[in-house]
Amino acid sequence: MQLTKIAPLAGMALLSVSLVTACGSNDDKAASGGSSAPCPLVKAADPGNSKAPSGVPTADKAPKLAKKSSYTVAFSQNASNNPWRLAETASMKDEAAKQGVQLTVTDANNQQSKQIADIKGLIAQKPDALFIAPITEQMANVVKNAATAQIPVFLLDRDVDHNVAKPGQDYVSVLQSDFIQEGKRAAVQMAKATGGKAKIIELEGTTGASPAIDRKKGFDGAIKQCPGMKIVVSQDADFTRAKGQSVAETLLQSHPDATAIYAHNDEMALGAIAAAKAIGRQPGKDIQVVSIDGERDGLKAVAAGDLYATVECSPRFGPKGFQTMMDYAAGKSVPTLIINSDQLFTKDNAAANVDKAY
Ligand code: GYE
Repeated sequence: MQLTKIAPLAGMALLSVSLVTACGSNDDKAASGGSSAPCPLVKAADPGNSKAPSGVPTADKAPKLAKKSSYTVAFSQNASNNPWRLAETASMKDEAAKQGVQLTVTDANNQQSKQIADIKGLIAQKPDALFIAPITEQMANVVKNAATAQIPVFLLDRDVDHNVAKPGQDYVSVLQSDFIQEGKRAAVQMAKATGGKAKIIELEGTTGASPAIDRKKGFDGAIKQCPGMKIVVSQDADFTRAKGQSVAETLLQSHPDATAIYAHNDEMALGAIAAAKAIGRQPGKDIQVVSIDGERDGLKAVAAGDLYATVECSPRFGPKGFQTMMDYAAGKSVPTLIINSDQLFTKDNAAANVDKAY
């Protein structure tokens, strides 16, 4: 603290190090990132949803879908290992039933090789259309296989590598939340939770999954405005509660000075909360946790004060997914990117939303 007051701005690196060491205040210095500059995010309003993306091309070159009285459709789900995935599958099944669509669902069990095999098997069945929730961006190749087989693909909740599979050509469109914006919104909540000073453990979603890439980008980019907020370690915990817990257990031990945890989804945050409690840390008091999704257990954790906030990421893709498919079949122009609107859950509204959550 004192150091930053007395140190002139330039050329003080060496002196700073020796002074800090002499004062024994290395931790303070690191916690404040070497600066006492205020964090503008602390008082910032929730940035909310991003503006609708402009200039999004329409899907003109993707395989066509003939208008029919009833459709046979397949859905390759990437896993069923958390409430978010279960809610998404339920939403797809409910809407298919409402629309009289015959829906086949496969579950890749969170394994890329299984998802590739699943999709190849579904392509062989020649469905009218194929919904895919890709595990990682690397599912782009098998998405192309569907296009080659003249099956229109709609991506749900995660994107694929655009260098390999071209939007509007190899697939019709991707429906998802704006993950970079989610990361920014989480960063603002983290700044509020910590007063803009934090040593953060980041629990990342599955490596190579577009929400993991973009939630990191959005959060890390936003906290750059706050010299006192630093990611001390960032590791993949695969979007699951069990890995969130085991990875947090290890990282809380190797970084005992960490004061906050940013988890890319609620399940990992809930695992991390359990890990923190197990070593006598009190979430909401001596360690602040922020995450994304808004599942029922997440909202309960917010209401209980264990989780500071969670940025909603809706899994309910059924109505919009099938509407997009029907629009496409009707020859309407369909954008290659369709972004959901999401709310923010804090202690002010979490309890009131528990019953509506999944
Ligand atoms: O946040 C997570 C799930 O792809 C947006 O994946 C989705 C994420 C969601 O496993 O809980």
